[in-house]
Amino acid sequence: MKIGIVCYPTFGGSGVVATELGMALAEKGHEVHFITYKQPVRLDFISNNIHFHEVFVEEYPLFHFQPYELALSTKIVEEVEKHAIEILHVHYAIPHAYAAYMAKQMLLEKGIEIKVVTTLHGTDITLVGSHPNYKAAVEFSINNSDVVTTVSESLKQDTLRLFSIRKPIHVIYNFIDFTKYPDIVSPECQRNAIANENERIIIHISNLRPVKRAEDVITSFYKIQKEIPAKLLLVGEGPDREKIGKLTKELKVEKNVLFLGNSTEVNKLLCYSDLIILPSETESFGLVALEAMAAKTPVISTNTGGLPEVNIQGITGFLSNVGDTDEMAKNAISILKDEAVLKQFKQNAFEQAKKFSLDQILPAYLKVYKEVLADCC
Ligand code: GMT
Repeated sequence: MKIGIVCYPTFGGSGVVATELGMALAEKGHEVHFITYKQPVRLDFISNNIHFHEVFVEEYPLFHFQPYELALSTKIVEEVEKHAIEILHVHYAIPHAYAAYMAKQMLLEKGIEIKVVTTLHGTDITLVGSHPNYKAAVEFSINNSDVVTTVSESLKQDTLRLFSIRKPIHVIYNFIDFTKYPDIVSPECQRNAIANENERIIIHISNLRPVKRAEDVITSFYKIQKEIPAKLLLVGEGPDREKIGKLTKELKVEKNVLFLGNSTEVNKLLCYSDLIILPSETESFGLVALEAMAAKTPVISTNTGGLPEVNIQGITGFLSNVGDTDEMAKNAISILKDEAVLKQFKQNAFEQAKKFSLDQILPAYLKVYKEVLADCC
């Protein structure tokens, strides 16, 4: 099949999923065309089947806002015509599903039919998409996609609650490519470069936006390290970086907190880690929790959104109400204080991650593609 993938090329989860999916499809022999404004950060040109088409938006003094949707839909039309792309798989509704709809209409005028698959990822529904400024356009573009998928059952229910949807929604969970998470501890994983022998290593990975509640990571860590010697790795960049930097100083834990910035190799950082903290306000799935579990890292998370579909209470970690850092710290300590308990949680996390392996999930997307194409001719 010839598949166009439209996504955000940055560090967000939707871009990561889209990129990993495209690379996996190319590995299986499909021709994959990424159409976005920058080369996706996790994109590896591992095969001749992967192509990247840059959407370029020229500055013009009249434009206060650059018309990205226009440039994107124009680029989609151009590449579909050039490469005979059959399916356009857009990740994150805003503005991709809308641009895909416009491209589809323009192509129809040229006698070309393209099928649009829209995958909803989370904030495109829960935080941004349902805002009155966007709601009508998001609802329209979901209803006019040929197929709609969500990354969790929880996000499907949120979509049905917040919008008037006339289409069936397929839940296809996010996945993990285990070839990037070796079962054995990698020789590169030098724990002692990060922490002393007696210290546990805790990690948080996010884009440090308010929805991630990174202050709760610092507060939980402050409570944990009073009882258990530990280091905290903070991976990612974002608007709350300064605020949490200040909090580490106020709580006098700055010596034990390492700010590592953005990373394209979270699998390598996770190999050091004994525990991940994900205290998000809302999370449709929590891809980073899955990535952590694939690297045998138990999860302390909130119980919102799709997190309970990924992190299993008392088995792979613990889930608490948003903001309950006392309970998060208590649960973290209960895992970290005993070597045997930690070992068991690590193994459970790994077993749970296997349910979301690429081999299990990729066939679901392929089925959707085949069905939508069969419908067309
Ligand atoms: O929240 C992020 O870090 C980015 C965001 C995105 O859309 O890029 O992530 C959303 O999509 C991920 C991949 O499907 C999910 O794992 C995240 O849970 C979801 N984020 C939220 O719902 C807040």
